[in-house]
Amino acid sequence: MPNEVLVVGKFFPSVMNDLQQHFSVVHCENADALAEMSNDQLANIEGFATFGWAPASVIDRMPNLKLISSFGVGYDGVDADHAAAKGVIVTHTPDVLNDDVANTTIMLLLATMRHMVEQDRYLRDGRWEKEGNAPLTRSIAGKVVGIVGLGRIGEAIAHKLSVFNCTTVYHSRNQKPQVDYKYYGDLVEMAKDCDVLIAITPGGPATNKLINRAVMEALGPEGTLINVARGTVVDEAEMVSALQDGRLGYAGLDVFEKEPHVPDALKTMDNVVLTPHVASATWETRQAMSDLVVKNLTAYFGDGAAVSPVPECADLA
Ligand code: NAP
Ligand code: 8YV
Repeated sequence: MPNEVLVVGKFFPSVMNDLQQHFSVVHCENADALAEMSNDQLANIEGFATFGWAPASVIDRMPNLKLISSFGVGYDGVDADHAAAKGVIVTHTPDVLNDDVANTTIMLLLATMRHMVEQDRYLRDGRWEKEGNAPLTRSIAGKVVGIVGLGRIGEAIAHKLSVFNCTTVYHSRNQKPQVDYKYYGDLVEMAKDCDVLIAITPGGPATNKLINRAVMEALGPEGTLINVARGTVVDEAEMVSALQDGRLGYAGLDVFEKEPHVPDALKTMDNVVLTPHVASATWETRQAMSDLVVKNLTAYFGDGAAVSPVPECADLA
């Protein structure tokens, strides 16, 4: 009998085809549809493919669950500690998205500093013809860019920044002996020295509102905040008022506290560039992430070894 795998959400057709070749697949559209399923229907589920969503209450509904294969590198929506305590392995999709997420970060950084969206609007609104040249913007060259979270993606961003003639520094809980960038153990101290802060840590309780009022005020009226991590990493209400009052200069944001809701105030600001959580959203990268979701399931149920377990489950994999 093939193992039963539950798929929640709309994966690429290739994922569904690949999974159907190896498993007995139970598909449901979303959390509401899953809530409608009976415990009997979930009794024999052993694998679970999900878009970064697996709270403890859902894990507990599957008594035979062995592996959660989560799409995305961030898994703050998966209760990995709870899963690990029950002997359930959680996997995610690291590395294959580093390049595109880092590219989006650079794009957002330059778009924010050079007012790309505002300039586009200036031209389309006929202001170039009526009012003449658009206002000048700010260069990245010579600036100090602080990366908050120099992990897989943070390092890819730092590498790409090296051609822009800016200085890269970083903050994380642990210093990385293998890199030459200046390390700051104190985020406020780093923000004081920076023109730009780029947030690229995981979400979850450990980073909740890590970028708070003190950090934003240290970055200051000419400072630029780029958030490609999770909305929860920045105190969003404080950020909105700091941008409104001019205590923080500019922001480029791909992620928000209550997605897909974005505070209306942000949408009216010319000093802000907004994208709808699309840092990894290319066909190529999303295919690679999809393939890894499948590979974790087939490898685990094939030879018992998951390919990319999260650290909480490393001992189980
Ligand atoms: P990673 O390799 O695990 O790197 C995470 C980095 O954050 C590490 O350097 C870690 O260093 C640091 N960090 C963790 N907790 C911290 C804390 N409390 N304070 C300060 N630094 C902390 O992860 P990754 O693959 O680079 O991915 C990072 C995150 O990017 C993901 O978890 C996800 O939230 C986000 N992401 C967003 C998108 C998007 O579409 N916008 C796409 C992909 C990823 P220490 O452990 O030494 O502190
Ligand atoms: C995902 C992301 O595509 O990998 C992550 O952590 O934020 C994105 O790349 C997104 O989570 C969709 O599930």
